Amino acid sequence: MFNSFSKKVLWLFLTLVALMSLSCRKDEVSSSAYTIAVFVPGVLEGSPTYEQMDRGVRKAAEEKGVPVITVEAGFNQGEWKDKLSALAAEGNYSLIVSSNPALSALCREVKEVFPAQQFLVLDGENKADDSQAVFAYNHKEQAFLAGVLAARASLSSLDNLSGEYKLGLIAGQTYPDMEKSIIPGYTMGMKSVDPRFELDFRVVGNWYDAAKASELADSMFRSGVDVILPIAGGANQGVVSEAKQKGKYVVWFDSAGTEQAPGVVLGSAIVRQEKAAEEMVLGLIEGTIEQGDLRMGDIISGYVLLDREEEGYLKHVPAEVQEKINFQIDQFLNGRYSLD
Ligand code: RBF
Repeated sequence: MFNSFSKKVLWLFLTLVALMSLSCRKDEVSSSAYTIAVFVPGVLEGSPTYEQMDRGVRKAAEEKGVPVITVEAGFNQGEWKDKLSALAAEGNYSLIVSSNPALSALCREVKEVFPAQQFLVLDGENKADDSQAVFAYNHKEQAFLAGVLAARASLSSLDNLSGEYKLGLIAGQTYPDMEKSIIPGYTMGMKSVDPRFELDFRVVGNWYDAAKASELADSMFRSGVDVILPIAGGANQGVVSEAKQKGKYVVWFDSAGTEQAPGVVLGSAIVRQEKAAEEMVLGLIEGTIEQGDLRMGDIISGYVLLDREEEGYLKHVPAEVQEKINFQIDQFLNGRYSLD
């Protein structure tokens, strides 16, 4: 009798253990079934928006226990579509995440061949598109902030200013967003400070050649440009070193950049891409964000801002410039100022 009772207890115990292990396995399967590939159209190092993307995706993935791989597609843009197709063809990744406005069109094309593949494009084209989830930034506002800071710095009490009302922008390449949003926003920003400001715009021709960017910066600083905004990935370093040598100035884009040369890199007009990446990936895993969803980041929503907490900015940008910038940003935040 005792024997048969303990047999029953043992049987119950074993059944419970078996059930528990089954349900554990089920859990493991459901979290490890979701996998993410980060597709970097270029290289991570030196590209602020790509570094932020990778960090944000990895944060979300860690939170959910989801594996991530990162693939660097390199600088040959002619190869990007084949490499993206190859990744989708593997069929191993629930979600492919990438970043830059050119990727929206590529993901659309690849989705036609692999309709089950999910895509998230950060810093993507600012339009709704069934083939992907998109987070797009208001780069016009972002560049406007950079233009205001560059112009105010160039009229300030900083050393070694030319008084020529010339500001620079060095881009890796030209692309629609550069022409339609960034150049107009930067120009509006500087002219809102004083209409005499003129833009000197140059193009490196790629996103890595720091020596070429340095040559361009040299010629611009010699012609009376006081401040340059580099948007050229790894090539940005050439602009910083040239500004350091000549006692001139740089305004940074996309991520906080003053730390690399305080007093030379004066401030940063940034996007909260790490936060956007984390939120979008969590939403896609949880099913609250779907293919076809478009989110916009701008000054009002807090995804586009001038980083006023950077030590290099607080310490080296003259107080009267900071005050005027604070006033202008308040106007934006109160809805009293808009670029449209
Ligand atoms: N930004 C980088 O920092 N590094 C790059 O390698 C890079 N490659 C780009 C390639 C293309 C085709 C386009 C359209 C943009 C690229 N950008 C790159 C720009 C970047 O994605 C973003 O638009 C700008 O940094 C402005 O936020």
